Amino acid sequence: MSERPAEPNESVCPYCGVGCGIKYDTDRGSAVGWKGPVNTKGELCPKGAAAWDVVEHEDRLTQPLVRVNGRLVEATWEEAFDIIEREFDHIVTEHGPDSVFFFTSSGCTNEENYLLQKTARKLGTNNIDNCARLCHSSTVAAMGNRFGAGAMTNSLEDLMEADVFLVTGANPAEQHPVIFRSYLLPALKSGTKMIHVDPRENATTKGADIHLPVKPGFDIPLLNAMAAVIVEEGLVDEAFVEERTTGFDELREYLADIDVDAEAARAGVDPEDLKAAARLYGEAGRAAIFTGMGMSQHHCGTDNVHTLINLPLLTGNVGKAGTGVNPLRGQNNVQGAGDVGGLPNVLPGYQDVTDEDARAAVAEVWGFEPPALPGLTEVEATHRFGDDVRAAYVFGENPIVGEPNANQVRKQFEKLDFCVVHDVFLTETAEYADVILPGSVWAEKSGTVTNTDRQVIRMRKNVDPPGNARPDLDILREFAARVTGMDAPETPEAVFDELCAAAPIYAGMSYEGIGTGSQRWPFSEGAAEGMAVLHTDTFGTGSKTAPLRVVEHVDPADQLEDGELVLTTGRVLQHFNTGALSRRSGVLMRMRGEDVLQIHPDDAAARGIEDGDEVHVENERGTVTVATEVTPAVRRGTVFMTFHYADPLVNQLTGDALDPTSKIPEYKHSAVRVTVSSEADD
Ligand SMILES: Nc1nc2c(c(=O)[nH]1)N[C@H]1C(S)=C(S)[C@@H](COP(=O)(O)OP(=O)(O)OC[C@H]3O[C@@H](n4cnc5c(=O)[nH]c(N)nc54)[C@H](O)[C@@H]3O)O[C@H]1N2
Ligand SMILES: Nc1nc2c(c(=O)[nH]1)N[C@H]1C(S)=C(S)[C@@H](COP(=O)(O)OP(=O)(O)OC[C@H]3O[C@@H](n4cnc5c(=O)[nH]c(N)nc54)[C@H](O)[C@@H]3O)O[C@H]1N2
Ligand code: SF4
Ligand SMILES: [Mo]
Repeated sequence: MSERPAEPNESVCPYCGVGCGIKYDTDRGSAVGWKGPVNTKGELCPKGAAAWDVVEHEDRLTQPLVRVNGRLVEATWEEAFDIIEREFDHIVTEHGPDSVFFFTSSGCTNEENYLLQKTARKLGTNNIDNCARLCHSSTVAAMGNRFGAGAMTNSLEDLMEADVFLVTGANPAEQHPVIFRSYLLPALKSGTKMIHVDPRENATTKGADIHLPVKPGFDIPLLNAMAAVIVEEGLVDEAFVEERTTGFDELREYLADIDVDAEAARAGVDPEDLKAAARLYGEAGRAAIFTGMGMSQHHCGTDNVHTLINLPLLTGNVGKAGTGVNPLRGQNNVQGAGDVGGLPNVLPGYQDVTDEDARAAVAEVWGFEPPALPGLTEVEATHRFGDDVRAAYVFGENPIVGEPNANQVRKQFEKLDFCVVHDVFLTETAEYADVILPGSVWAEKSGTVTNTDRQVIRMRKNVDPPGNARPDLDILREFAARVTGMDAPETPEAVFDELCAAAPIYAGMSYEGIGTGSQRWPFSEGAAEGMAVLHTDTFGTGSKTAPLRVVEHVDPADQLEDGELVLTTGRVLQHFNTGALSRRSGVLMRMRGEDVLQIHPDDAAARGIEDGDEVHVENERGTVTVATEVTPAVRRGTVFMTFHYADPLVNQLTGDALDPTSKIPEYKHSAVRVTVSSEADD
């Protein structure tokens, strides 16, 4: 890569939703931390420290590419946009605006996401979604419904005041490392207790006082049993229930019929451990919940979170410091991508597209009214490629690796009439593109991202994009002009100002106000820096009360047949999502090379598998071949792989049964057969 002079400027890590401040360091020639609003001592995890590797990587896209006779060839920006303009015009004229689908990016800025969703809506469609759909959409649906806001109820700072952490379906020691080390660990060291609900023992479990190794897909029986113990043993906060909830009598009646031992057995955990966990949570002065993908990524993900929400409502653990329900969000801007309207059902600031007043308010700012019909969600749209969906604009997402039932996803992408991929590397998804637009990474652009505890933080440019690559916002601006004639504001700051006018929760924020700190939403309602603890006097719904709810167990979509195991998937510290960025870092690859299948010693022995053996993992959707790690860390009957690699591509095995409310797929429970791969098959 040619020399590009760089200078240090405060930006934000391109990886997870913690939102650590990073910048270029002239002496080291790599990224270092600065004292940001979250990593207040400038601390970073290995991914943040390796973030410069992707800036300088020799595989970066530096020139637009267009497909000619099946092959990708270099083109000028003019040529690439001429093709895009022609094809969009043709497809929209022929099939209408709803024949186009936009993937917006949880790894890109608020300004970029805001502009792309506005462009989609100007074109006349709400078909825009981002991989928040695959992530916490079920959490957002349940919390939105019960509390009126699908975001962390508390701030990282005040959560350190908790007496007990209930961490379920999340592994913050690896997935949110700076939160774990700088917020959770100091609290644990000064006496906070931790319950960890996870089918595997992992780095988070090491800090736990109680580990409940739940059977994947059986969180509802576990949580109902915990609620039953809380009610039965008089641990309910009666004053809170009276004042701030509805539906207690019905829930109490339902829980009274629950056989706690039987439900613990159904969930695959020791009943005494479960009771101890319920007591620890129920007796705490302040108990805080952290929730992750183990809860959200099921075809009953919304119901899982509904069951979880009963616990803080029964015990008065919401609306004050050190409590609440706290989804640890995924990418550096997955919170913001939703906040600014990169979703098919809501406008900027979570205003419903079906709400006439909300559309009118946005029209005041935009000069046109957005369409009223909710659009398609991400996996729904992919399923319809080649049918009513004919074209896609894929901005900063890699669905060929990340979406479930990957063999089917490939077939669907092949059916598109026209596909634009706007990325920084030639990803597996880019292989299906007709036009590829070379964008910019974190260090090459300016804008804002919103982290997991609702803090809007600024990114500043450190270096120019390589070759003919362009800042993402410039590309999106030209795209908007070419396909809709829209004249978007020129600078990130001007786009942000427009966003703050369109999204009530961001009203009053400014670049100047954020500076090298942050502003937190909901901004207009709170103190100078925004409101840290939500739902203090009334819930986000506007009501003083939130409903308690009876939730029944839902069986996983895949039923197990004899000899089959449950495959659950997830993450490790050193890699990130589809690996598009992390696999390109030499440092991170040296820390963790190829993927492995974690399998319990008993399950391995029953199949004649020894540690390190290569195995086939298969079901009716696909087969992958992978080496094993035989370990008691994973529960009997369950195996675990990451999805950080395009090969082996684990999502060939995961199913696309969707949660009826949030449309999240069931990444955390697939039935598979595991067999030793003998030399004879090769
Ligand atoms: N290092 C690293 N950090 C990341 C990412 C990354 O790829 N790598 N990705 C980012 C993104 S996009 C996201 S969304 C977050 C996700 O962060 P997490 O939610 O922590 O991610 P996962 O590892 O997918 O799932 C968490 C845990 O759920 C457990 N689990 C599996 N099945 C079940 C179940 O049925 N019930 C319960 N209770 N637990 C279960 C798994 O064993 C796993 O340890 O991380 C973000 N941070
Ligand atoms: N089996 C299984 N599958 C899963 C999950 C699971 O737990 N198990 N988790 C799901 C979840 S929670 C998520 S969030 C998804 C993640 O799925 P994706 O969002 O598809 O994963 P990423 O690897 O984060 O992809 C980001 C893309 O954006 C590009 N990119 C990064 N930064 C920039 C930038 O600044 N500009 C531009 N233009 N492009 C950029 C990268 O090159 C990459 O192609 O995967 C889902 N898939
Ligand atoms: S904790 Fe997350 S935001 Fe912080 S350095 Fe690591 S990956 Fe980046
Ligand atoms: Mo995610």
